[in-house]
Amino acid sequence: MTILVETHADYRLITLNRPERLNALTVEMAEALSAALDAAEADESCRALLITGAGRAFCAGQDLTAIVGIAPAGIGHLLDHYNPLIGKLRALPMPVVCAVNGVAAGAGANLALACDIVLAGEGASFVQAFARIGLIPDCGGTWFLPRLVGMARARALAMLAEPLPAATAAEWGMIWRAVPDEGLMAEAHALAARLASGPTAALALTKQALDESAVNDLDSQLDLERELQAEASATPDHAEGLRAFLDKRPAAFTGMRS
Ligand code: T3D
Repeated sequence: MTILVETHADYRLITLNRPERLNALTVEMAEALSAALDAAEADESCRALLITGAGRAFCAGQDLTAIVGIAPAGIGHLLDHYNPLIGKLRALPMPVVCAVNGVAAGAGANLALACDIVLAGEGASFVQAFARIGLIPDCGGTWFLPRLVGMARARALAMLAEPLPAATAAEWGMIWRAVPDEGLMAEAHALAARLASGPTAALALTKQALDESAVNDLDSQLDLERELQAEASATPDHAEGLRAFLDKRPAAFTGMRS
């Protein structure tokens, strides 16, 4: 199986599972991932997702053995499978944590950057490997990179295709944190569990607001915040959060939309 899905109390762990190819992406794997995202969304008890890779790498990007000799039009066709996956990940109405357990290259790096909170082991690195094979960063790379690290660093990362160590990625604000390799999965599980006990609807609306801020001017964003806040304030979790504050106890969020 190209991916493994493990169900935990309130969240799911998805493991990219082609370790012999450093979890390089294939269309089959993208379709499996996409189906796993749909299944997570359809399951009301699933309130967060954790994504990682099997073996020593997170994901080496497109499986290059699968594209040798295919016509340029064929390469565009691959993105017909990958682009919807990136869009789905961004729009998923729950937090997505990525545990980058080793190298994340090409589309693999950008798959990680599409997640909401990225943790990486200190031995991991991020490589926009595309220029090495005469391609441009895809799977959202040209959108994520300048927003996360600024244009100067984005240009150098994309054009030089040099590996960026996890610690530098964290220092630059490209990811949330770099942690010791041996503690990565424990910390990632704890984070996923914590997010899964949060106000899921409000977190989903937060994702939406942050992504739309990339194209909105301030007035439009203020309008959007008013609209989304109205939705958040109508959720049972908002009422529970207020009650818990007044009662001086931790909130017991259910994640219910209404
Ligand atoms: O085409 C399109 O438009 C579709 C979308 C494309 C988006 C992309 O992702 S393009 C970028 C594709 N990815 C790459 O260019 C990265 C290629 N891999 C590497 O540069 C290196 O493998 C790594 C830096 C990721 C890791 O290096 P290292 O030294 O730790 O491992 P390795 O020895 O190079 O790789 C181990 C094995 O995995 C090896 O196989 P072998 O010799 O043991 O049988 C290697 O060939 C295989 N492997 C690594 N990456 C890929 C791969 N096999 C297929 N596709 C890969 N991407």
